[in-house]
Amino acid sequence: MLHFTVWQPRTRAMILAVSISAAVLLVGCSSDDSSNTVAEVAQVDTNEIVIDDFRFTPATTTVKVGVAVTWTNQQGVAHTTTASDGTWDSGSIGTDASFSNTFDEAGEFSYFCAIHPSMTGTITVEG
Ligand SMILES: [Cu+2]
Repeated sequence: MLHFTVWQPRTRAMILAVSISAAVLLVGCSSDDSSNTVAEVAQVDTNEIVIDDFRFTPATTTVKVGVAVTWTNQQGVAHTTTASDGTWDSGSIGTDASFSNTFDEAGEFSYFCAIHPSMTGTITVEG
């Protein structure tokens, strides 16, 4: 008896679809996966940004949709956190004062300090 598999286009399409589904499932579960590296976890959970020395630290932050990001000014001069697209504008944040913005939409948001425009940062919001 001769066993012979013919790879019909339909079969290949099914296998491709299953492979894509598996990949999507893996990506979807990655945030709950305890095998995540420390770097990945820190990136997703960072929502506190320090303003000091004419810098936003960290300058790039990644959060999930619905998470609030808080900026705290630890410098002796006032700063702002102002979205480039106008989504939010803290106004002047004095020394030791804070400002929070909750991100309800996924996307990449660049921002700057309206008093010192060379101060810039980016918030990436993941759906
Ligand atoms: Cu500033």
